[in-house]
Order: sequence, then C-alpha cells, then structure tokens
Amino acid sequence: MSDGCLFCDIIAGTVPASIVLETENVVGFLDVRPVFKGHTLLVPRRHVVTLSDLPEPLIVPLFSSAQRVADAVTSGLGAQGTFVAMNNVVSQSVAHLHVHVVPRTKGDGLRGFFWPRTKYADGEAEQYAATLREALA
Ligand code: DGP
Repeated sequence: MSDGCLFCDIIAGTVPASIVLETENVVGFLDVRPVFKGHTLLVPRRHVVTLSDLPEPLIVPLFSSAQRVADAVTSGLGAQGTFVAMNNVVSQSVAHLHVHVVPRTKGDGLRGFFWPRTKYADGEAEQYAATLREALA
C-alpha cells in the first residue's frame, strides 16, 4: 500500500472501480477510459511501479490473471482476440504496475498502437543481439 497511489486505493476499496477479478495477489478492474468496453487492468496488490520491480513469486499470479481475463473477454464478451500490454515509466500514467487487457475484433478500427518501424544497418542486428545477450548473462 502506497499513500496517494490511485490503484492502491482501488485495491483497498476506498476509490470505487468495477472489479472484474480478485485473487490473493491480484486485482482486476475495468479501465475508466476503455479503448474498448471490457478493457481491464490487472494490478498486483503489492505496490510496485514497473515490471522490473515485480518480485518473481508475483509474476505467475499476475500474468495468469491476465491470461484468465483475456480468455474471459473472448468467451464472455465475444471479442475475437486481445491486445495485452504494459507501459513502464514512459507513457505510464499511474505509477503502480498494471497490465492492460484490451478486447480486439477484426475491423475494430484501432489505430492507436501504431509503432513506426525502423531497419537495421548491415551487421547492426547482430551487435544489438550480442549486447542484449551480454546484458542477460
Ligand atoms: P497507462 O497509461 O498505461 O499508465 O494506463 C493507466 C490507465 O489507468 C489508463 O488507461 C486509464 C486508467 N485510469 C486512470 N485513472 C483511473 C481511475 O480512477 N479508475 C480506473 N478504473 N482507471 C483509471
């Protein structure tokens, strides 16, 4: 619990939200400004800010809840698929880790997740891969 954290207040029940799922470690509630109706946020009860801060024992509880909600928006709401995403620091408007589960259907017109693409110069991809392998070692 972190003072002044909106999502901690939702978890505590002091700020109202449309609750979708509650488990020992995770709460899911509807995003107040949904991309599409049923857009759900999954948050760990424990106040952590980014994915890097999430303790390992909470990874499976959080992402299995996201998986369950993704299944529920297709089976329950009739969505064809989902977009599952998380902002970390950049574009993160609430400093409490949250996974977005957005219902998707072909032709739904979603254009907001347009990412400009770039290209690797010759040999550059292998340099990036090597740097990442080193960072992971
Ligand atoms: P992000 O921009 O990735 O940090 O997503 C934060 C989301 O939180 C955003 O889609 C809107 C949602 N949100 C902001 N304030 C509230 C609130 O008071 N209640 C609920 N249910 N959702 C909120």
